[in-house]
Amino acid sequence: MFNPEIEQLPFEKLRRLQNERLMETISRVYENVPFYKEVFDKAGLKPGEIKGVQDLHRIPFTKKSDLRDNYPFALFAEPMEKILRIHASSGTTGKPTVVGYNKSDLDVFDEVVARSLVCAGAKKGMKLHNAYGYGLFTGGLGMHGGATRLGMSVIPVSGGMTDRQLLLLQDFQPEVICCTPSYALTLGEEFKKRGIEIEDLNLKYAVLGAEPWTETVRKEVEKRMGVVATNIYGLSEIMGPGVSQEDFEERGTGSYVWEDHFFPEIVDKDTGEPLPNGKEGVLVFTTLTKQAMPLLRYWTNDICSLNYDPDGKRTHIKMSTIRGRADDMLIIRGVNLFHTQVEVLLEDHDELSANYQLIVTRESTMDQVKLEVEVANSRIDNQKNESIPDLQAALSRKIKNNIGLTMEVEIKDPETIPRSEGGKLSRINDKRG
Ligand code: DLL
Repeated sequence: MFNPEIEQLPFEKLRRLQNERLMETISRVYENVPFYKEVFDKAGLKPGEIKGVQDLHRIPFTKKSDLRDNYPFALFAEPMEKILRIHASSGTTGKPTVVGYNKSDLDVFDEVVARSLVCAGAKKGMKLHNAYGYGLFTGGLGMHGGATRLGMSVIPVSGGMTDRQLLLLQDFQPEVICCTPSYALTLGEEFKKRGIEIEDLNLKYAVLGAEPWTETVRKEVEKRMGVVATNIYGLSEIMGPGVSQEDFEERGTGSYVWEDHFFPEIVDKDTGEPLPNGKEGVLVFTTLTKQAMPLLRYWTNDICSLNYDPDGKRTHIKMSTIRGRADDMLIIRGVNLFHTQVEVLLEDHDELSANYQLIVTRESTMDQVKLEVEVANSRIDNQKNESIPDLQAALSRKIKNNIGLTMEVEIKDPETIPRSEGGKLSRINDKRG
């Protein structure tokens, strides 16, 4: 553990720390950010009335649109001369969302990423092949800082240029790789194509995140790369990577949220009402130590649940894997659908690869969704072509039984479906215009 005292802090002490930090954060934003002063004043709320996290529900949510409305720097709680770094997320439409960090924030960023790396299995002295993009995206620089703090040797390769990645992975022999899960699939596939064996590499751990993924992808990445793969979650508005991390010995039980810095809540996606542990809803975060740009009750739009794990190594709460973003949820003929629900159904099909996409179309007024998935390379040679229609029908039935949706399935030849070229990959191809 990187910081056992904090990572194993007993619940009551953790709560006390969170409450103290919350009250400090609230006075900081009330005094320094006109947007938040207005939020409090409009709600008829005095900062002193919030005595702890139990009172958070009285504060209105902060949404992505609030960041856009305050573009670029109006949410900063510190003067520009204190801001040491600025990141921005591309955003599909309009202006990017901008975030700023002061010295203390960058210090916390390094700390939570160092904790996450240890939680993922990494150790001081190991080499980290960092294939998250460097630049305005927080992935590259965020992982870099944390790995340096831990005392790893960082290889700042960034995303893309797959040939270069393969060369460095073989020649530099890093023990740890971090990238998006979809890019890990791309790399794993290239190993196979070029006859690079797991034994030619020294990889032990993969730290994957920045997009939703499931056990189907984990299985494939672990097999192809010879690694133990864990989930890292985060978003630039709250910090970047390292808001939560799955432990390499507790895979499949959720990711520890570093609760001494980020307070999570789950709320109903329609009413905004707080939901109890175990219930799925929208994840909302309040930063507890951010100084340059603290956010109160930030609506992430990510769908998951929270749970304490009495058998876990740490006392911090765990979040489940993200099912998807609320705005990426498809509604097909009245049925709600996240692409991860289809992805998990591919897990037991060794004859298929984890490369798939959902194609959404509209015929007159009816929305249709079709699953395109590639046959696995290794199985194409001995696969009898006649069995493909059977497999398509079987998969279609499985989807109907599990999700309740009639979906056409097309099993495609290898290398016909888009892959990650280094960063995040969209699994949905929406052709509805
Ligand atoms: O993706 C930060 C990051 C970098 C996380 C590297 C992990 C590793 P943004 O570009 O601001 O920041 O995108 C944040 O990506 O709200 C989620 O929708 C999604 N996301 C991030 N991590 C995960 C994950 C970075 N592990 C948005 N599982 C978030 C599912 C994730 N979705």
